Amino acid sequence: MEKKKIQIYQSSDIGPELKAIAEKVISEQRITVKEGTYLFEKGELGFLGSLANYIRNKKHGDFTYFNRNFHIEPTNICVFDCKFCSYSRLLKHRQQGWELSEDDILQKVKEFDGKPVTEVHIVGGVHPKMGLMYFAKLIKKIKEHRPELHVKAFTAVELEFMCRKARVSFEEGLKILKNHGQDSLPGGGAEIFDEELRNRICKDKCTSEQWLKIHETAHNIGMPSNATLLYGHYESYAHRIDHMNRLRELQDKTGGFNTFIPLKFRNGNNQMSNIPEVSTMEDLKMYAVSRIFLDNFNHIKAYWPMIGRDTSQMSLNFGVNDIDGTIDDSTKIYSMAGSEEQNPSLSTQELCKLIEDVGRHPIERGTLYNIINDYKDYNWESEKIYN
Ligand code: V47
Ligand code: SF4
Repeated sequence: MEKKKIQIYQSSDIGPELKAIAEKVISEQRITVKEGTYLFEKGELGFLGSLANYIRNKKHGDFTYFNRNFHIEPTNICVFDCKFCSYSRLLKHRQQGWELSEDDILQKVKEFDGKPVTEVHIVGGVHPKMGLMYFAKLIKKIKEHRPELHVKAFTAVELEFMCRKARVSFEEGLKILKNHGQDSLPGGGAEIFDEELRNRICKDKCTSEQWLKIHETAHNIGMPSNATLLYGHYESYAHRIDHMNRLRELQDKTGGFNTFIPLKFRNGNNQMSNIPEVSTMEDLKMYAVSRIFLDNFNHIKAYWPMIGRDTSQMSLNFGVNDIDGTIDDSTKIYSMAGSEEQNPSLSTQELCKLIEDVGRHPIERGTLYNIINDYKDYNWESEKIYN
């Protein structure tokens, strides 16, 4: 520990405040909201990276997780009008959107028959006609077809709408979905919790309080979830820390969050296209500070279809220990917003190479971070591995 401390101090000429924060981190004390904001404002990237990497290595060593998943986006018709969204089509423009039928969705699941995927991630627009019981029955059919597939589905935004329309409480709605086979919740829809800013970029969808309540309720009935933060638009560093602080407080209560995923705002084809995208340095800073601040989150995920392969590789030295899944070109959310990856798909071998090329150790995980396969020095020739 002594040796690490020296390395962190030598990485840049830092003042007493940053030194005090580093001391706290090294001795596993929680940093305050004020210190978190200070890190964003005054911490140089090298310093933040050393500190975040120190925590990452202590928690996970070189292990870098990914999973084999695919996405289903049932519709991009949405009753809401988030200013940053490039993907949705309002009901009045429904001819430009898509609406998959139950058969289409089941067909998509069947396309993965015989392939060793472990998770399906189902999210989409908030369609007024696709309600709670429609989705509950759909999940049941997916599970009947493939019982071992982990169903991670519906953001809190979709869930709030479904429960409201079905006139059930969040607990009743989530229990219905759980009883039909839904295993966990993805982290989307969190955006930014600051009420004023949320009102500016996505005023008509679920509130921050509702988002947090839905995740708390899910955790309490045994459904884990993820959490996200949309950064790089109008927010200040204090807004980012406030958002992460609300998550940290909920995690103290329930322990139900698996992973935190910072999502970089992409400015293609949406109502906020006038905002320039932040730099790669800012992305790395975001990862590093989230690793340092969120001491009760085990995992920090970089979503590679969004930030591209190069930044994903760099992020592994800035606190990130998970780079999501193979996803098989099955999501449109980011390609429509102009991300680097227009057809996001990587084979398992390519994903492992990406991790190994930066000196890390690829581990295939299940949704709940159970180890499925250790791919260190894997002999790809010896076995025909399917994507
Ligand atoms: O909530 C929409 C974001 C989210 C844009 O839990 C945008 O494992 C950037 O949450 N620029 C949905 N972001 C996706 C999501 C997610 C993705 C991967 C893994 C997991 C997980 C969750 O996408 C939305 C919103 O924050 N988003 N438009 C945009 N222009
Ligand atoms: Fe609808 Fe989600 Fe897009 Fe908002 S981000 S408009 S809720 S699809």
